Amino acid sequence: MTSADAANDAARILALRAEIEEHNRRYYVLDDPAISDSEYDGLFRALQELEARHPQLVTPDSPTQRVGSAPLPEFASVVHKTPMLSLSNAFSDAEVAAFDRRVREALGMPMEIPVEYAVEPKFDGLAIGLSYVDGRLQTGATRGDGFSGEDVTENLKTVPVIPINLKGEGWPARLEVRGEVLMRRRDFLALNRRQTERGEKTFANPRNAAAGSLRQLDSRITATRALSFFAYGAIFDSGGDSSSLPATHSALLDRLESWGFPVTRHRRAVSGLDGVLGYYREMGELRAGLPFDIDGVVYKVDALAAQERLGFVSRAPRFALAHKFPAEEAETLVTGIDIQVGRTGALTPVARLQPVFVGGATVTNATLHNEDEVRRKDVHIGDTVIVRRAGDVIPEVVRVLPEKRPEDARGFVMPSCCPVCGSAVVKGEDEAVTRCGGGLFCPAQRKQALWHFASRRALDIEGMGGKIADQLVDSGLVHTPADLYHLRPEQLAALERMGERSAANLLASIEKSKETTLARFIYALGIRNVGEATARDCARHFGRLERILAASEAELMQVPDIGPIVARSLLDFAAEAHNREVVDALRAAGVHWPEHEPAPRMAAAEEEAGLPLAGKTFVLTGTLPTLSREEAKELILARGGKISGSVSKKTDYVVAGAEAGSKLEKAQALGVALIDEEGLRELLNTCRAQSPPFMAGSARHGVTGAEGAPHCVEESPTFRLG
Ligand code: 9MJ
Repeated sequence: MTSADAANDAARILALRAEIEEHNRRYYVLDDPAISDSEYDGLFRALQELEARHPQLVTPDSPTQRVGSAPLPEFASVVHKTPMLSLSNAFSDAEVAAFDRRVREALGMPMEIPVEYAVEPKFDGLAIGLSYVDGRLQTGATRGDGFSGEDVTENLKTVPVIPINLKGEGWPARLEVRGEVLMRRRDFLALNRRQTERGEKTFANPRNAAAGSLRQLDSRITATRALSFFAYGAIFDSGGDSSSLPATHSALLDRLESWGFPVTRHRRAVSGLDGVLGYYREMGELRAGLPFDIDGVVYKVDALAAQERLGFVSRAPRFALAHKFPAEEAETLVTGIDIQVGRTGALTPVARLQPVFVGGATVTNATLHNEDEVRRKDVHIGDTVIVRRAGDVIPEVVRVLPEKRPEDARGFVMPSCCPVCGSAVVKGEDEAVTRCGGGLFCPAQRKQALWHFASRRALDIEGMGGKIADQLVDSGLVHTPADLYHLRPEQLAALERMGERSAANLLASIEKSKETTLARFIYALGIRNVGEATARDCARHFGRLERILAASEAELMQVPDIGPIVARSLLDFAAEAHNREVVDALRAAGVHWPEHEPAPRMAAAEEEAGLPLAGKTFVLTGTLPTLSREEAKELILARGGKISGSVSKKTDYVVAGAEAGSKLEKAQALGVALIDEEGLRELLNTCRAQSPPFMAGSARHGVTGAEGAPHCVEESPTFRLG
């Protein structure tokens, strides 16, 4: 090759890189591709061939190099120098008006002068932080709990539109850019098609697909996933020289764009309340036509000096607000109404729906709760209905469109026999719920009872999911939970999708579960109306199982918070010989817990008042960095605090971890104190724990993510056989 040819190739390489980058930008950022996929592939291959001929010209930031590297054993943790905050949420115009008023008051601005806001879409992806030193990407991390996240640098380097080297000039020596990684809907659908073809797991929505792709230990997989990115904030560190800082958020985003970061073209600056609300409506109309999901819009006070003056409330900036769109609704057909038999024998009508994409997922069924609800909503088979789904909540039927009801639509009739076991159903006079009267004769109830027994908050048998419980019951290997402790490896290994290794692991978990606490054991029994809190109260009050089973109604009602209904459930359970047999069989199989004398008797109020967190209600949400949900809960309860499942004005603290969802948002909306694990530990350290019996045992869990195991619900089955 002549030197002229080599120089030509070098120039061609540079030109191809620039061309490919521009096409990436047009596709991922502008949603305005100028060439077809195959033309793009042609350019990419041409670059690969030229680089193969001139390996000395390959640079780490070439588009051909964004292919990932060897898998990591685990993600390292990265502490965010500046915490990655979340945003306060508003769901109504009134809340936005209140925000505008607060901003104005805090800045001392008169009514006639509107606040200038920078407005932008709220991307429904994953927040990340990108650190650049001297214009080169050093580290990329997930938000995590806001204080530290996971180092996903290798994965982020594969995202085509994330700059590896900054363009232009004037960037500070150290720059941290914040933004959202997301997957376009089109790429999400293509990914799911590919996953289906290969028999691999599909994703519920683009956000989950983006999260799953970014959290791959093997960045070569991330590289195949067509992720996009938008920057929406930055922290400049120019070593004390503030002269070159932008004056507004809008100018900051312009600069980021000039340095090569993707910035949404739907951003702009508007004036006052009218301006932000106008933008909200406009984006609401554009939303469905955008190539990616957004779940609202974000307003930020534009002047950075004003942002600084406004500062922060707990974990969210006071200068910004996310105005969320309402839950998405869609129209579809009810093709049938099935009955599900729950753990307590409750028969739940479930509407089968013609699949419809709504709220980021394809919905195929929606709960109708109970017979009264079906009547109230007047749902017929054949009806056209409006369904609603927001985030990860269970889809619901909002209303029927009566004008679209066909002549042959059929009304719903609650069966008089259980569809699973054929037992007669029962419905209390004032009860909304119809139940199968088969008790544990009913395989559906037996399966659910077994699953509940093994669930994380009960005996915590890892690996005993619903599918295994179903098979154990169907195969006749397990009739009551006590049978679990007599399973042999070869019996388990013969189950579907269960090799010798999983069988051995499951047996080990079963063995481990023998060591438990009295509170967990009582909860695991699945006594109707006895949830975790009641089980704990009973354990604490009586100290020994025999005392609980022998207690009279009056004695039971001395336990704080136990009234006549719960007392009756406990008495019914204890009166049933079969239940006693199961309890004895479990103990004979080796299930045990530390025995304690009952807590010294005090008047409930006196007892409560003596504990340092007495009267404080906590809500836990998201994944905490080191404590499992269960451990955090035990620590709070041990100091007299209460745990609630939902956030209200009465909540004192919301303890939020990674990927906290709507509870965090609600806490922010209500102004409830938000703390993270560190905050919780501080609070706990200022007070001494009450000694056992109701402290959890050792840390038995790994890091637990979202709620994998079944939940405590208020009503539970008994071990009564029909
Ligand atoms: C999203 N999710 O689109 C912020 N965000 O600003 C935008 N998030 C944010 N801004 C400060 N556009 C904290 C979070």
